[in-house]
Amino acid sequence: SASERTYIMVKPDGVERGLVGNILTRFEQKGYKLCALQMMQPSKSLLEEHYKDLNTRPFFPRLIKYMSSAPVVGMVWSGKNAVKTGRKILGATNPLDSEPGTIRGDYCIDVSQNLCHGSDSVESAEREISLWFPAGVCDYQRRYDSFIYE
Ligand code: YYY
Ligand code: MG
Repeated sequence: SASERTYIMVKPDGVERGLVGNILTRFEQKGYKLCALQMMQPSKSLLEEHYKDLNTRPFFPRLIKYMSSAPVVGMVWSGKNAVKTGRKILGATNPLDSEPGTIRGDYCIDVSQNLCHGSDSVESAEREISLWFPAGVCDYQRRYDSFIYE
């Protein structure tokens, strides 16, 4: 439905490299609706909760260290198929496999510094949105939607 939501985050490398605007613009121009936006330097415990499904993987300590090394910019976008299409806009996890035209395909090389995060299912999106935005996000009607949805 048009109210499907996803959590997209520009990782420390994306913030350092000045790619926040570029990443945000791709979602904006596609037609998704921005519902929340925040910059913060996340604690290790927040990141461990965010990535808890990966906590037995060998790269986990390195991932937490990198993600907590500098500020990130988190956003919530809503719209039809936002989760799956959001992942397509980001590109494959490993930039070696990401197609040109995707964010990872266009701007990075190593999987450990792949610029951005996107929720992988509607359930994880809702979990991540409550985790990163415990006070809630904006819910509003956008008149522009009539030009995007039939
Ligand atoms: O959802 P996505 O970010 O595309 O991949 P995940 O499998 O959830 O892994 C999260 C994060 O971990 C990934 O974006 C980079 C990092 N990572 C890594 O550093 N090395 C790997 N071999 C796999 C993942
Ligand atoms: Mg993931």
